[in-house]
Amino acid sequence: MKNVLIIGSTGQIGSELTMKLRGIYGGGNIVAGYIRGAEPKGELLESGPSAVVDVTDAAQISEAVRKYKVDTIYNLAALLSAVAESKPQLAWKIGMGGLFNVLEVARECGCAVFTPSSIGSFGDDSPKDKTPQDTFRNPHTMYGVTKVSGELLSDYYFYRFGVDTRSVRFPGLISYVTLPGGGTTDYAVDIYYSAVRGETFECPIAAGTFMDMMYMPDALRAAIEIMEAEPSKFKHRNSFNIAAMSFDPEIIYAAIRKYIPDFNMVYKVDSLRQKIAESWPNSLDDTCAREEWGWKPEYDLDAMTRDMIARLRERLQ
Ligand code: AKB
Repeated sequence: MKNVLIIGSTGQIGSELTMKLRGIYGGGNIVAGYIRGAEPKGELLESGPSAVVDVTDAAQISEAVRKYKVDTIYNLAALLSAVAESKPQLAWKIGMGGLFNVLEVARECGCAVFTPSSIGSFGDDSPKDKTPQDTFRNPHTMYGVTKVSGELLSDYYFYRFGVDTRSVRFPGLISYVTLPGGGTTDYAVDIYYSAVRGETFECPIAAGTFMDMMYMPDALRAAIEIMEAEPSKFKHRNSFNIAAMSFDPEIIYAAIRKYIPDFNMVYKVDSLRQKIAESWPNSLDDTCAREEWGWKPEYDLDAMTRDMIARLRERLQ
């Protein structure tokens, strides 16, 4: 990677990935792509170039790639799972139409492409525990449908045109920087904000519902390491299971109460999010990522909880 375009640079992953890549490759080499209404601000705006790049507009992608001599595209534009259910047509337009535009520009200009997939690409009939890399997948959400289709399309562009496409299936991502918005796993971010603000947390996911989660520093490392990996050991490309921790609401609640003993949580289950969560794996098997490009998480629940509370205290109090 020398010159990188991040599409969706002001979102939950993009805002941190852009800054991390600028720290590694130099600010001038990392272009923050954004849509109108979600402009970069502060450090994100000042530390490097930015360009209007709407993933649904192939000409805008092409113009930015040519202008900045981009060799790698991080395609982070997407609607998360719960919001995608309220706008399925738009979710398809961004998730699949957008991906097609990115892959076409990459084919023409010789770029590598990273497009995140998700635990949401599995469905009700996939094995629930230690879900394998290669298994039956039948998601019934538009989010899941775009993730499975996106993986297939990305592999197609690799096999058919030699476009260097790579991807990981992200678990729920937890961060103190930018809020996710519209996901099924968002509760595992919101709970920390309530705890640090001294508020009672209303949990939208029922006790006993396990999902894979990951602290953002590990997720950023995964997104960078897979693109830097030497591909000769790859048996897979789109997309690798990666995992760090799996918990239900009771377990994260207890982990926070270890540091904030008077924190209180009650349940107010959201039926849409609950249904989606129940269709997802309890935990993923990430052996292939470990073997094929050396993936290894650094944060467990306790290490993440200590850091989240400390960082949010700095930001909110
Ligand atoms: C969501 O909840 O929609 C995302 C995801 C797990 O892909 N965080």
